[in-house]
Amino acid sequence: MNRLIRGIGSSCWVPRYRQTSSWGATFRLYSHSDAIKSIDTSLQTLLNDNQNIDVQNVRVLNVQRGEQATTVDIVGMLRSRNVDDILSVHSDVDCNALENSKNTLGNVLEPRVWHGQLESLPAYMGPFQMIIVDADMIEESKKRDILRQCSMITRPGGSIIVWSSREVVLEDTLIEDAMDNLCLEMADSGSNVLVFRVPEHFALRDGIRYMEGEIVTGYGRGSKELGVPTANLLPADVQGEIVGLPAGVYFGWAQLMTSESQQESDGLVHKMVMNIGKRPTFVKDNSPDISIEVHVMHSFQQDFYGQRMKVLVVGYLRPEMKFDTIQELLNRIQTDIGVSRTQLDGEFWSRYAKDPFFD
Ligand code: ADP
Ligand code: RBF
Ligand code: MG
Repeated sequence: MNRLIRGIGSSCWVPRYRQTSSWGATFRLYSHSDAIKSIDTSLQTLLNDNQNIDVQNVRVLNVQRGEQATTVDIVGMLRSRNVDDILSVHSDVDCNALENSKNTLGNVLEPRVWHGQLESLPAYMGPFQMIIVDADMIEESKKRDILRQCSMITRPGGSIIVWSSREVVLEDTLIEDAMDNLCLEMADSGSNVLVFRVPEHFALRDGIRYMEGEIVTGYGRGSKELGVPTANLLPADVQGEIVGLPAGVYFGWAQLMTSESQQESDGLVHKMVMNIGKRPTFVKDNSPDISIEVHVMHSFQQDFYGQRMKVLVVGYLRPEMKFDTIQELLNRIQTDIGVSRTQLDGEFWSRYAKDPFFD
């Protein structure tokens, strides 16, 4: 069975996650100028759902293959809604250059164009509240990468809108992958676009997870020498608690079970960032054991192998990736730590440090 997502007013089928995974069918996005209306509707929904964002500071990314008349339509529509902070990625030209549509003195926001691939877009140009992606781009061979890249530069609560100006077939597995491995939500959409959303506060779909386990020796790859020691939890202790969590980076709170002789601050509840996965940057083997590694944001007096740790996982940041160099992995881990710290300092997650789970 094919699911057609057509123009406003025509009968359409709103995809839902559970149905998607059981049907094994195909999505077809097919639209034209109605898509612009749907993108507009998504913008209004975004603004309504996020009381703390107003239109003046919405940052939008528009991803498409090249210069097309539709760029003007999308940008024109956004500007008519007073959105000025717009960056378009035109991936047909590979020169990695940024260009303003008009020459301004630099203190006036004007739509800008990045000529280059999405993956080479410098991180400081994001994050975005809204990313508009031409489904044509997703249909291509590296389709999964595009959604993954978008998910990593979207703010929590922000939307990724997939649209098309011609008929494009998107496989169900792509949508499943977005939900299961990128932990995106499918925002209800009764129109001819697919709207994904990064959960508010990066919250896990099925709620927070409590874990407790013994700290064991890792793989001797010297995370400590890299500046990011990771306490490896004994997989058998937490295997039930990690069910359904995709390989990736998480954050939350951790408490080491200390003895009398240890410094008091070492036994307090601290912020943590955690990697669950197979460390593809280092491990070439296709089926290594899963490791569950916790970097605690605290400077401990001494190592604590053999002791137990309580971990409360509250949010999911990104999928685990294979980096070309260790430096790139380290840079990304520093970003993960920064983003997690900001989230955990916020009102929404800070109260979990006082969860009765902790002593
Ligand atoms: P391994 O490969 O054995 O896990 P690491 O280089 O990752 O070695 O170091 C991890 C060990 O460092 C932990 O098991 C713990 O005893 C110690 N450690 C010290 N500070 C921290 C911290 N802030 N977070 C996690 N582990 C820490
Ligand atoms: N390893 C990877 O191969 N890919 C990753 O994306 C990745 N992300 C990580 C994120 C964080 C916050 C931490 C603490 C570790 C991450 N690792 C990742 C694991 C890293 O490779 C591991 O700590 C070292 O190999 C030591 O075992
Ligand atoms: Mg470790």
